[in-house]
Amino acid sequence: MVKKQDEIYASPLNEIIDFDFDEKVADVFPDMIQRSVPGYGTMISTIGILAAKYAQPNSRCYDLGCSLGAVSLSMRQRINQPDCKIIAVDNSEAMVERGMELLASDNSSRVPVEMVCADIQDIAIEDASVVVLNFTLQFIPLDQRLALITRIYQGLKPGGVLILSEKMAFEDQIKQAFHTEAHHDFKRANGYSDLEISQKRTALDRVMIPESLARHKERLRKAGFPVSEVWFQCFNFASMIAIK
Ligand code: GEK
Repeated sequence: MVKKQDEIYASPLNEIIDFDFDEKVADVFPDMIQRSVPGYGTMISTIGILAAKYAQPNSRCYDLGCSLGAVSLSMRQRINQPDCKIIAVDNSEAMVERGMELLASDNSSRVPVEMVCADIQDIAIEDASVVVLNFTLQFIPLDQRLALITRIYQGLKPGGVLILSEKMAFEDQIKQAFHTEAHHDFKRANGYSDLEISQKRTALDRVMIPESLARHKERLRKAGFPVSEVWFQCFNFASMIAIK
């Protein structure tokens, strides 16, 4: 696949509207997420390894907020269980349309993947052994997050896992400043200008709400998960695993 460069916020904008996963974003998404999220590639490939470890025969693996399906492709390449199916869900039509094309050109088709355009709040989660929310929960309104995580817990089989990756917030102001600056340095090192960084930040301000690790852990516990653990972190981007 030819990766188109993200230049969405490169020129000064008169008005910065709230970030939306529209065609323009879908078009440059692989470049945007790789240059913006430290450790993204490592997280994607490692989620495949974790999915292979926890996928159960006769079960479903969910990729919720799948964008172009990077997590689904990684899981599909690794999982080796009979009658295991991947369900990838995103509510952006532009993402699902392109994601389906990418899936169709992938021939590591040991495990079937069904990609659907829907709100993850509306779909049934059943017979699951692996559920992945890779940088998606942060876009769900705060007051709806516990209900979603609880439904995921209830839809998991015993021994099943939720993999939850999020941009993190830090209660300690010094830590918050360190991680924010280090993340901006990462973006600058990947070719983003200060203007791009600041305009994107404004666009995301009202639609993406990061929380602290303590908040995530407390919610996971409230939803029923007895164990949760951070398995990856680079600056303010972390991934947790919660085991039922
Ligand atoms: C990856 N997981 O490449 N229902 C369905 N999809 C949603 C909803 C919702 N309620 N809210 C947001 N989304 C991917 C990256 S991106 C993260 C995930 C980022 C979708 C939204 O359309 C977008 O595609 C995705 O969640 C978040 O591993 O861009 O920072």
